[in-house]
Amino acid sequence: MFLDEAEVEFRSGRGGSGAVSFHREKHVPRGGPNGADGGRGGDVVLIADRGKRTLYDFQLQPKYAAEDGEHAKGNKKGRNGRPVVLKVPVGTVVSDLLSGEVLADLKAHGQRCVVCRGGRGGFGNLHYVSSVRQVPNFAEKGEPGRTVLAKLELKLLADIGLIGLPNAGKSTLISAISSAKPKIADYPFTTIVPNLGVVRAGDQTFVVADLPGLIPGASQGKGLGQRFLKHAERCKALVHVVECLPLDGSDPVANFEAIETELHAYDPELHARPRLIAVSKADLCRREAWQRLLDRFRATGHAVFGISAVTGQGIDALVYAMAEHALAEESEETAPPLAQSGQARMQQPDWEVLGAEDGVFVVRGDSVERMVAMTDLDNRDGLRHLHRRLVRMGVIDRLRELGCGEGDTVQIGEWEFAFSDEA
Ligand SMILES: Nc1nc2c(ncn2[C@@H]2O[C@H](COP(=O)(O)OP(=O)(O)OP(=O)(O)O)[C@@H](O)[C@H]2O)c(=O)[nH]1
Ligand SMILES: [Mg+2]
Repeated sequence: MFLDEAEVEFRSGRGGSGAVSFHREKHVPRGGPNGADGGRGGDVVLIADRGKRTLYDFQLQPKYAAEDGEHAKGNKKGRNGRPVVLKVPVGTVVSDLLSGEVLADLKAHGQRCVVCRGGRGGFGNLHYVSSVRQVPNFAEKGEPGRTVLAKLELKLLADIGLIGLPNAGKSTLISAISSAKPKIADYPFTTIVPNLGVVRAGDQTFVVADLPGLIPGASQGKGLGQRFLKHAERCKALVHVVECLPLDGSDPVANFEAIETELHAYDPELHARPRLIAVSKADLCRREAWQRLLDRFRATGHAVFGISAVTGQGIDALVYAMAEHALAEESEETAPPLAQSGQARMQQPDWEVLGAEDGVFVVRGDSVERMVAMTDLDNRDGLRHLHRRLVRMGVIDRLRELGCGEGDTVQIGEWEFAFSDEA
């Protein structure tokens, strides 16, 4: 209940492929290689932003993909893919849905994390020129993008608190403005733990807490309400809900003052927060009495909203007034300093060779599999280059150690080949 969650699929762009190309000039018969590199694939980046309150947007749209890098054309480098940059509320914890590993804990405004790095652009043939290979006629393919299934979690802190006597209509109000489904009943102390609801105003969202009713003497420990006022500590404003026709015939304004006094006794700082007065159950009150009552509340100097959860009267106006307080910019001094970028840890660079099963040696590892995916396997020179890299990484030696011999089948990623010691 106190946690806002979303499961999201992030996909970074694949790198563009490098080009095989040679200088062409009049009267120059054999130009040198000049194939350019492919563009980088776009990253998926999350940034903590204090203007965001909830993960509601991610529930509406649970998939994001960054742009692929462009392939190089001749000696022209491919354009980089555009990244996807997403704002998340401060306090969002990002973890890998499958492994549960925490990828980032975005604690401060402005903190960033690359959840999904874009694929590197493949090298063009120009890159492969060396003293012994002056005419490379192969290029590298772009690195594949990455997909991360992530879980976003946010511990909700209320922006607005609903306070008031038991039976005032607080739970009814939160159920009218959010998808929270608290228990509602015509007796006091129905709510015994706070309910949180995500409220939408235009294209922004904020969090409202429906708190258990307060009663006179609460600050001395009477009733339940005081115990939960700590949930109001982060609230930017409080909505004091007052019933217009209390069952016991008491005066609504006197009831209001009594609860305000309790609040002050409990915590003067909390009492000093902006206050909205919501006079509830308008549908039960006669018109003249209702106007007189609203005027008496206005005399307190606070903003007053007459509402009815039954007819919907006054609800929108109240929600927008709440939003104004909830979404007000925090002043820069109170904002925490810009934290260092949180860097999501990516896949391990390690690889391993699984011994022959059914005569097939399987090489497993992200970096090796990516290397193979980036090789143009139809090109002999490209293949030879891959082989040399596998030798340098020690993969070929390891295969030999495990008994892999000439002609045995080796599988790397989706690629299968017959083992050979020679390039
Ligand atoms: N007619 C009418 N009844 C309402 C309205 N709002 C709430 N009620 C009724 O008032 C009673 C109390 O409502 P709740 O929302 O449970 O009150 P609460 O403030 O959450 O009470 P506690 O949880 O005990 O503190 C219920 O019977 C509601 O149906 C309204 O706008 N009009
Ligand atoms: Mg309630």
